[in-house]
Amino acid sequence: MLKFISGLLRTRQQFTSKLANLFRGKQKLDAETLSELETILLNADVGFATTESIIQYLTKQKINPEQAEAAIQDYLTSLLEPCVAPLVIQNKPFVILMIGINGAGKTTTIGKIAKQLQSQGKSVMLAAGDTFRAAAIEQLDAWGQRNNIPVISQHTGADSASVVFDALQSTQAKNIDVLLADTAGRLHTNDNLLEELKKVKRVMHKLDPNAPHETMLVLDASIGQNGLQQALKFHESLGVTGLAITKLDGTAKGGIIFAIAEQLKLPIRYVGIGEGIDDLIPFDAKTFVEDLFVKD
Ligand SMILES: Nc1nc2c(ncn2[C@@H]2O[C@H](COP(=O)(O)OP(=O)(O)OP(=O)(O)O)[C@@H](O)[C@H]2O)c(=O)[nH]1
Ligand SMILES: [Mg+2]
Repeated sequence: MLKFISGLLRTRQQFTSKLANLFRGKQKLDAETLSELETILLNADVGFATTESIIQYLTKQKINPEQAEAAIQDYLTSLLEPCVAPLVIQNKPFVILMIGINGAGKTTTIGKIAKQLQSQGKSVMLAAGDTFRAAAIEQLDAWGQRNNIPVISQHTGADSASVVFDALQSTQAKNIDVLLADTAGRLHTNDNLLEELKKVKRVMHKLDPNAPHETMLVLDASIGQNGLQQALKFHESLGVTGLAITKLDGTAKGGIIFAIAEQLKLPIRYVGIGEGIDDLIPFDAKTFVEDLFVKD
């Protein structure tokens, strides 16, 4: 199993290392210790509801300070476990639609997933469905050329649904295994843009009633609690089937993943821990939490 260790350094420094220090030498979990625990959890962006549930668990089970760190580790693992469901490529072509707000990491994550699939022997095609920015099309085109992955694109300002339709047609005609469709950064407040994404899904249905097989929402781990509301909007409008949580390396508030798990209850497919092509790890709860508690 791949490790998250280096990518979680900042969250470890601000979160799990502080937990270890908090319990060291204490006789019992008194009110002051619990209050400090609450602060650490909230500062790590674990969120209010999840923080309260952890504290309740510790007090109900009459956990002593010596056992507290391990008990929290177990509890956090159990929170993430329902979200473990690696992406399985079943249909051919298997269509993945990437959605998420500006800068979340959609295009980068597409590149990383494409590379992983390619190394597993799968043929891949990309659709440059972000037609808003000229740079976005060029970014994907250039990346595809470097990595020998075909990219279907049109001019800036073209209809995103039309690009994706062409790409799916081409994927089917060429008997390619996986199509990854990029889209523009979308804000949930911009109804036009959400409507456009719905249209992308509708046109896909014309060619394959089951496409997209995965609607993957890309979430930047530094979004904070407000970002969860945005994610829920995406889910309501578009029926998200999986998550990629990016930039866990860039934040000390990686505790957000527990809030994401509790509130969205969606499969976490991948975790992004860097800008490099290999910095994307298929999600596993036990390894993730173990690595979060590694002593540096
Ligand atoms: N540190 C770090 N940076 C990341 C990660 N994933 C993406 N990035 C960076 O985040 C920035 C935005 O990534 P993009 O992939 O362009 O984001 P996008 O969602 O396609 O953005 P728009 O096309 O503007 O909607 C880039 O500088 C990426 O290198 C990650 O896991 N860790
Ligand atoms: Mg992009």
